[in-house]
Amino acid sequence: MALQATSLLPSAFSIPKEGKSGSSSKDSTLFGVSFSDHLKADFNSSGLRCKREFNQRVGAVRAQTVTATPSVTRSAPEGKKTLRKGSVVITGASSGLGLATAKALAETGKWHVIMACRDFLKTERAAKSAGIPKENYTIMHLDLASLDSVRQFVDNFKRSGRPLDVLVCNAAVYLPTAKEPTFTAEGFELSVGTNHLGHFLLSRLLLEDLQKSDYPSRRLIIVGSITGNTNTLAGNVPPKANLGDLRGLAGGLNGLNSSAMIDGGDFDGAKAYKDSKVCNMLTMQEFHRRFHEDTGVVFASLYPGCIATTGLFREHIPLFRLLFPPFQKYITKGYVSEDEAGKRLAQVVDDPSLTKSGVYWSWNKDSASFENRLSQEASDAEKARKVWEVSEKLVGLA
Ligand code: LMG
Ligand code: NDP
Ligand code: PMR
Repeated sequence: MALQATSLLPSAFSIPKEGKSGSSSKDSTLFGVSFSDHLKADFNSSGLRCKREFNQRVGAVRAQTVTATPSVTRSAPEGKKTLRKGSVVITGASSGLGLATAKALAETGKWHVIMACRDFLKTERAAKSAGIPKENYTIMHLDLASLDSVRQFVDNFKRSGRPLDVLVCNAAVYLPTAKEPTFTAEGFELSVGTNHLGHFLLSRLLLEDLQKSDYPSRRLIIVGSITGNTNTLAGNVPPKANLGDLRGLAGGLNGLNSSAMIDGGDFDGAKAYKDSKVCNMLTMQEFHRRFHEDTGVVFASLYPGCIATTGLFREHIPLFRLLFPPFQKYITKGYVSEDEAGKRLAQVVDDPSLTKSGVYWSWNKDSASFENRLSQEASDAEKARKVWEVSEKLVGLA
């Protein structure tokens, strides 16, 4: 039983293998269990402007490479030049974690954030009301529920002339109350289609841009979650993530000649979301295995904490939306504000100490980062390879 309790600890409370700093012990308890724990779309005119800015910046970088300080993220000592602004694409930056991360990065003045979003006006309003300095962001249209849109975004981005230093795959949908599946433009179940397949194609197509970047630390970050990890208590709240033998995914998740669920079972929106997060975490590791050594790109995933107030829960019943934040704040103590979560993800983007690749980051109660363990399924290399290969076929890369 003791063993069981330990294995069910939320991942944020697992034993750290390596940390940024500080302790990782958590002193909260739950039921006697101690938990350590602008479419501006960058069209031609702005594209030209970008090119110009970029060329100027590249010049600055070249000039600096001789005398460069090793870190781009620390402010340079007086009199020394700093590196050019980093260029980071964040999907789903119109609300929640993505918006908070965009704000945290833009406010440093060291990053230009490309907010890759499906709703331009909403994003513009969000950026304005969050007070993100105008010169530090650009909005580009991206609808992850359409592979055409993903390809269009990639074309637009490449034409903008901007470098790509960090890509953050953050957007997601969660459809816990749906009785029937809904589908992406290509007919994939919407949660896995958006959260996993859209991001899979996006990151595959943008990998070459990350490789080309001359920025000192180039990163691909895919947001994961505790609820996809069955080695935690949160991951054991039904329905549990389980990809099975991938028969539904292999069949195209279309709900016609195949199941809409990865494992081939009956549709369950909450499970589809959790399965999609498992795919996100497996994809990050497969990227790491295939490309880290050759490209030097850092691949990472994270659980930012339970941001119980975001738009992710918009489809949930009102009672849930009412009770979930106090439940997480006062009972599980897993709650984290959007601002705090945004700082955590921003850290994974630009902290010079978080350069280890293939890692799933979490934070303890003092907000110190540590390298966390994934569940058995979410760290299964063979499954990761299969998810990769099947996904390649579905998105037309193989
Ligand atoms: C399901 O519904 C859907 O049916 C399913 O399809 C899928 O979508 C799934 O995972 C997604 O959700 C969710 C449903 C059942 O829950 C709700 O809609 C209600 C909200 C539940 C959130 C927890 C609320 C707890 C109340 C806290 C009160 C806050 C007070 C704060 C005050 C602070 C004081 C200082 O959700 C379930 O998973 C079933 C849960 C059933 C609870 C049974 C308890 C089991 C024991 C585990 C411990 C839980 C701790 C709860 C503490 C409650 C305290 C009152
Ligand atoms: P939000 O709903 O606030 O943000 C999700 C974002 O994804 C929105 O910007 C949304 O755009 C965007 N999005 C949804 N569908 C698409 C699409 N088809 N194309 C482009 N963008 C899309 O949720 P969170 O901020 O909570 O979620 C962000 C990430 O954090 C997700 O990956 C989630 O899994 C993860 N996460 C969240 C946790 C939490 O407790 N909230 C815990 C652990 C992980 P729009 O505004 O147009 O709807
Ligand atoms: Mg969960 C003990 C810690 C803990 C943590 C850190 C989370 C995170 N949750 C915990 C516990 C519990 N949750 C318990 C004991 C219950 C039963 C009452 C519970 C229930 C619950 C529900 C119904 N929790 C949920 C839901 C959702 O609908 C959310 C979900 O699963 O979305 C897929 C959710 C979440 N709990 C979390 C986190 C981070 C979520 C948000 C989902 C995510 O992004 O992964």
